[in-house]
Amino acid sequence: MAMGVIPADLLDSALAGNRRDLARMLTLIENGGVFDIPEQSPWTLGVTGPPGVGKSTLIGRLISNWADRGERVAVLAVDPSSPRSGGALLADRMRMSTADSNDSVFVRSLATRNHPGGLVSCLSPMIDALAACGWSRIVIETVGAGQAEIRVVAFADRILLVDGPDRGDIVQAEKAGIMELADIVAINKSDIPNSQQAADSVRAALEVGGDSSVTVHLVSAHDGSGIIELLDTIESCPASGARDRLRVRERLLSAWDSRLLAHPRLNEVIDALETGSITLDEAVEIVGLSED
Ligand SMILES: Nc1nc2c(ncn2[C@@H]2O[C@H](COP(=O)(O)OP(=O)(O)O)[C@@H](O)[C@H]2O)c(=O)[nH]1
Ligand SMILES: [Mg+2]
Repeated sequence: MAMGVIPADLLDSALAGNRRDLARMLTLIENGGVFDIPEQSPWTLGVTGPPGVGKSTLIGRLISNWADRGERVAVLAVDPSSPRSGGALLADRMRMSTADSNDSVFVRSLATRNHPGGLVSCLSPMIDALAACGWSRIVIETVGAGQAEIRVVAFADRILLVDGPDRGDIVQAEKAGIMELADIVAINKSDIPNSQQAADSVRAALEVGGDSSVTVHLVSAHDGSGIIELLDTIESCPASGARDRLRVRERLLSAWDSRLLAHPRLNEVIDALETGSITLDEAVEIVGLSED
C-alpha cells in the first residue's frame, strides 16, 4: 500500500465536482493516501441487515426521495467478498439508479477482502472526502449483519436495520448486537404476507428490551408504501443520542483490530503460538499497545 499525499489538482478537481476525479481520490484514500481538507460534518446513515431483504432497493427509494428534495446522495456499498466489478454490486447499482437522478447519486463499492485489517483507516477519510465534495447524504450499506458489518455501520451517525418478513434472521441480527445499535428498524416487503407479524415481533422484542426510542416501520421498496414515513424518521433522527457510546465502542474495537492485524510481528507471534513456544498472554504482550 502506497502512502502518499493526494495531488492538490486532483483534490481541487474533485472538490469542483468532477466525479471521475472524486472516484480516483477515493481509490487513493483506499490505498492509504492522505489528503488535507477542512474539517467536515458529514451526514451519514448506516444501512444493515441480512442479504436479500431489500436494502439496496430501499436505498434506491430513499435516493429518489432525497433527490426530489435537492439532496445529493453518495452510497458506500461495503461488500465482504465480491471484487469491485462483481455481479452483486452491478445489480445494486441498477437498483439504486432506478431513481432517475444520476447526477445526484454516487455509488462506490468497498470490498472488505482488500482490507484484512478492516476498513477503519479509510472509511472516515472517505466519508469526509464525499462530504467535502458536496454529497449531503452519505449512506453506508453493508451486505450482512455479522460482526464485521456492525463495525462498519458504527461509523455512521444513525443506523437503519432492514429485515424482511420471511426469515428468522432478525434473531441472528439480535444476537450479533445490531438491534442495540439500530436507531430505526424497517421491515421491508410489506407487499407480501407475514410482514405485519415480523414487524409486531420486532416491536415486541424491543419492548422486552425496554427500548422505546426505536421506531419500527413496515415498508415496501417495491410499491413505495411507508417510504415517506421512514424517510421522515430518518431525517428527524438525531446524529448523536443514546447509542453513541455503543457506536464509539465498536469504532474503538475496529481500530484495535486493525492495529493488531497490521502489526509487523503478527505472523511471527502466530507461529510461536502454534508451536506452543509462547502463551497467549505472552503473545498479547508482544503485540501490545506499541506499534512495533
Ligand atoms: N416483494 C418485494 N420484493 C422486494 C422488495 N424490495 C426488494 N425486493 C426484492 O428482494 C430482492 C433483494 O433485494 P436487494 O435490494 O438486492 O436486497 P439486499 O441484498 O438487502 O440489498 C430483489 O429481488 C428485490 O427485487 C419489496 O418491497 N417487496
Ligand atoms: Mg444490497
